[in-house]
Amino acid sequence: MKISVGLLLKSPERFSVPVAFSIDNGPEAMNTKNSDYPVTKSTNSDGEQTITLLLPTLNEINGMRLIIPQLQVDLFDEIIVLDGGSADGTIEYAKSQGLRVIRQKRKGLAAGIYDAVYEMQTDYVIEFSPDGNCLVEHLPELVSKLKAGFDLVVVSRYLPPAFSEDDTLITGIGNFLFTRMFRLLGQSKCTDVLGIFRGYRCRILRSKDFKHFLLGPVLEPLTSGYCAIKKLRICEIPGIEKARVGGETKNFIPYNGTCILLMFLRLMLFKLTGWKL
Ligand SMILES: Nc1nc2c(ncn2[C@@H]2O[C@H](COP(=O)(O)OP(=O)(O)O)[C@@H](O)[C@H]2O)c(=O)[nH]1
Ligand SMILES: [Mg+2]
Repeated sequence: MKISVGLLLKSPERFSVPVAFSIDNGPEAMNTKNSDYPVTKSTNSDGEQTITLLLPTLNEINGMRLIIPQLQVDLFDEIIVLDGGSADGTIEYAKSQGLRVIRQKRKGLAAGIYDAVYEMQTDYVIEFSPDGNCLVEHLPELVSKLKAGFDLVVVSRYLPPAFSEDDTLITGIGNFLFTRMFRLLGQSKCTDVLGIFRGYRCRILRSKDFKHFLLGPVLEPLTSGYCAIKKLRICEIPGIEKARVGGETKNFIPYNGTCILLMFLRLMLFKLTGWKL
C-alpha cells in the first residue's frame, strides 16, 4: 500500500498554545537516533515537523457527523480516514467532507493503523477515535507537545482532572492495572497506556523491535511500553474521554487483555535480559 501525502497550509498561531508538561522523562532521556530507525522526512516546506491526523473508522457514521465539523484542519499536514469496512455511510460521508479515505487491507484495528503509519511520510501521527470518545479541544496542545520534541504524547483519561465517561467497571479496572504494570517498564509515572488518543513519531512503528512485539490488538500500549524501555521522551496531557456517540465498541475485552498481558511480559523479558521472545 502506498500512501501519498497531501500537505495542507498551516497557520503559525497554533504554536502559541501554552506548554504545561505533566510527565516528561527529561531531555537526557531524548534518544531519537536509534540505529534501527530509518530516515524519515523531517520537515515541511516551512521547515516544520509534519503531522498526520489518523481517524480509524468502522461503522462510525454518528461519531463522524459529530466530530468532522469540529476539526481544525489547519493543525495538520494531512488527514486520513482509515476505514475497516464500514457499511453505514461512514466512507461516503467522509468523502463528501473532502477527506481522504484509505481502506485497510489487513483485518483488525492495530494491523490497519500499523500498515497506514508504516507508509506515512509525515514525522508524526495522531490517532483520534471519531466515535465521540476523543475531544477535539485537546488537539492543539497535543500538536504543540509533538512539535516541542516529544516522541510520544498521550491524552490521558486518568491524569487529573480528566476522567473517562466511557469506562465500564471492567475497562476501568483493566486500565488501572495495566497502567500500573507498564510503569515497571520505565521511569515515568504514566497514567494511561491503553487509550487510543495519542500522537507519536511514525518511525517508532517502523523499528524492528516494535514490529517484533506487535502481536494482536496491542498497538497503543506497545507505543507506551516501547517508548518506556527505549527511554524516549513521553508526555501526558489530561483529556476527558466522553461516552461514544451511537454505534458500538469493537473491542473484545478478554482477547485484548490477554494479548496486552503477553506483550507486556515479552517486553519485560526484553528489558531485563535483552531476549526477544
Ligand atoms: N479502520 C478500522 N477502524 C476500526 C476498527 N475497529 C474499530 N475501529 C474504529 O476505531 C475507533 C476505536 O474503536 P472502538 O471500538 O471505539 O474502541 P474503544 O473506544 O476502545 O471501545 C472507532 O472509531 C472505531 O470505529 C477496524 O478494524 N478498522
Ligand atoms: Mg471508542
